[in-house]
Amino acid sequence: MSTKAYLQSVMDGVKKKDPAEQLFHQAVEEVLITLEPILDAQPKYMQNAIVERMVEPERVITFRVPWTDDKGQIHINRGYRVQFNSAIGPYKGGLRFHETVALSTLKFLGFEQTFKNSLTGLPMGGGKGGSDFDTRGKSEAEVMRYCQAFMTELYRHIGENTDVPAGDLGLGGREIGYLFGQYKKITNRYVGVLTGKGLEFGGSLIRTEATGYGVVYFAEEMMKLRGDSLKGKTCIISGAGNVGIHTAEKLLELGAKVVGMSDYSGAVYDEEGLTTEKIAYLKDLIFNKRGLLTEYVKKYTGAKHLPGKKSWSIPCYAAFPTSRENELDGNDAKELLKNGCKLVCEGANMPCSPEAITAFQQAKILYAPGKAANAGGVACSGLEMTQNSIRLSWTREEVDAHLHKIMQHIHSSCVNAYKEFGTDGDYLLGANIAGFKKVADAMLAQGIV
Ligand code: 2IT
Repeated sequence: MSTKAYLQSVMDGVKKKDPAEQLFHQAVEEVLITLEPILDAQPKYMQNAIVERMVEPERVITFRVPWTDDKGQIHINRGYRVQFNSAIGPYKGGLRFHETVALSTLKFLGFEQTFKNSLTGLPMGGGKGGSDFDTRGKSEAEVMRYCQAFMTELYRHIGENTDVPAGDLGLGGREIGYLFGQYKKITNRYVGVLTGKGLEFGGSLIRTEATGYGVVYFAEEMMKLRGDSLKGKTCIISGAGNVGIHTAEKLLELGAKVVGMSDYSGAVYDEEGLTTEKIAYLKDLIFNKRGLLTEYVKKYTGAKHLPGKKSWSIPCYAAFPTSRENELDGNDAKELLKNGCKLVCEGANMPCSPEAITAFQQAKILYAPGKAANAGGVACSGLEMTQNSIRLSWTREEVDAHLHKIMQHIHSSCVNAYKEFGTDGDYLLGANIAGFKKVADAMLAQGIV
């Protein structure tokens, strides 16, 4: 069987086993289409069924989460933890709280996480979890009770050397605090079993900023390799959450001009560009007041609000999707390209659809997949685990220096892999192959387990 036919048969097998899991299929396909050259070069991977093993999670846990709202009404939600791959370290990856969360979502994220964590160079396996629960519209007490109910089952499956969850969409520092409190209460152990903790109880400086900062460090490396920089370049961002805002902040620091952001109210086009003052305002609006971008245009009247729109119609040199999966489709890609976009760097997980990626590749613009470009978040989680283990807290400067180095290392791993196995500038192939190799070699060394 040719390698191509073999990869197709693995893909067919995945679809046949779980026909409804489309997001998972998409994530697997995005990796498999790039693996042919390394499988040809190293027959041992096919002979040992490494790819078949990698697409099957080691363990999937689903559980009932019963809780009571403020009126005394009982609700039942579903909790999950997908322990995808532990070849190179304990399972590591976030928890997503969102009404759309289903097993397919978490399998796609856990699969991606395995490659991403491998790329960081830190000893972390891949996992993901969460629940079909939305904190929006819930009271503070309801959110706390939900987190406690969720942890009352999850605690038996995790541990500082087994599986270390963190936050993801809909689950931030507030929820991590409640989850940590409940874990400690049940187990009577004070350990680094979660990351993204508050600074008072074992959290790391820079963890909040890390994903966004890392995305920009990665984009800057892509520019640097081509004798250029982000300085003076016009940029747009989708999303205005933790990743989006810190992407904007770091872009500004490097001298780029950020003219667009978005949230679920629509997009904001601020032609004059964000300033440090505007970012401080946005942080307060979004993190403290949980407000929307509609407020921004009331304060900064030079900016336009584009209701219900995403950022992709705003002309730019570089685009940073930081919101969620498939937020940038084939048509959006065409619009970006038409307006002269030259670089797309993913801050979210799988935000570009397969059609969008193909369009970027055909136009030969720079495209960085999330598993490489947004790995700064989980990398900083790894640094939080290190600090917890040695019972020390590093300074901002120390953590930021580590983060910057890790992003440079990920970038050069991608470049080395595309030079050896692909074509110049193919960061998707580079990230997939570099991430794959470390996990595959560890699996080979550990035998059929
Ligand atoms: O998608 C991601 O990399 C995360 N949500 C962060 C995971 C982590 O363990 O910090």
